Amino acid sequence: KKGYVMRKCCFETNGKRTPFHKRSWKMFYCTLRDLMLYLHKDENGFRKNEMSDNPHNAIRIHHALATKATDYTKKQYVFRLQTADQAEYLFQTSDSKELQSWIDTINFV
Ligand code: I3P
Repeated sequence: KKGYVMRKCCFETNGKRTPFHKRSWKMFYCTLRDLMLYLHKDENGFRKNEMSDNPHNAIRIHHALATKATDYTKKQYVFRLQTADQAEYLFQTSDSKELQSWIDTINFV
């Protein structure tokens, strides 16, 4: 699965709250492959297989859990991703169908 999403970092891999200057929403071209969620700047970066060295842009999905972020009311179509190593992210998708599709894809790979 691939597509554009907005992503916000909430907790780091040690379970510590992400510091203020790293908590803003950012757009990424997101692809799911081999139990990894890769976040590229755009489709071009995906084609060239360009990766930044930011560990938040290659997220391990194994033993991760995606759930609708019903408690997050500032934006629509948002899901929460909790990873096995205690990191937590919010992802905003484009509509309710995309929201369910990302959640199911992540949880049932
Ligand atoms: C963050 C940015 C985020 C906001 C976050 C801020 O500041 O405004 O949009 O999250 O609030 O820290 P900055 O741009 O300086 O990184 P929300 O959109 O969810 O409010 P937070 O610290 O309450 O997560």
